Amino acid sequence: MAILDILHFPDPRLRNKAKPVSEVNERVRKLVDDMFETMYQAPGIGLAAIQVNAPLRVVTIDISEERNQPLTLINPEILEREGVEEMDEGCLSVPGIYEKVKRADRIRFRALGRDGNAYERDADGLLAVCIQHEIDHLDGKLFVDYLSNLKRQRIRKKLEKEARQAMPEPVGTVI
Ligand code: K1U
Ligand code: ZN
Repeated sequence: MAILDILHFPDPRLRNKAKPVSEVNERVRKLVDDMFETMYQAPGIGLAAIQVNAPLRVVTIDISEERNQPLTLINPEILEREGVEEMDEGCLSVPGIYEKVKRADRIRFRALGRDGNAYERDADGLLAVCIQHEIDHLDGKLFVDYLSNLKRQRIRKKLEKEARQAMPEPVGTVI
């Protein structure tokens, strides 16, 4: 398995729309396994393939405290939404930022599992929020898009500054 690099906002690759998986083969299963390893190490409760620069409709989730309830969603679709809930959200592609976002608080969804079999499930609370957040990623949407332009620009500037500071100093020529 491998730890994958996570893209950070405002990287334009996060705006790509992910393509459906046509066949759950070894390559897709390896991506799923690498995504779980990356998500657990980050640590995060979810990860979408687009965040690791793999534009496929693949999501990994584990909201359990023990980190032992992995959930794989390939080609996920939301079938029903009910209610509204406002919850603090974070994002591994927008590190260090937590903001309130309103989403449906109960959903029914369909997806393929790691074994390629289709399943349907209901989800509520944090799981429902996390699934909606990850499916947004697959459509090139980020949770900061629900915030005001001003807030989003501030976050963009902060992360751009942090990325510049993390870059090594250029080596100067000494004459
Ligand atoms: O998609 C992502 O970037 C992952 C993101 C998922 C998410 C969090 C909160 C609400 C909606 C979606 C994260 O995992 S951010 C990190 C986080 O929330 C967390 C990390 C460790 C333990 C518990 C939570
Ligand atoms: Zn995210």
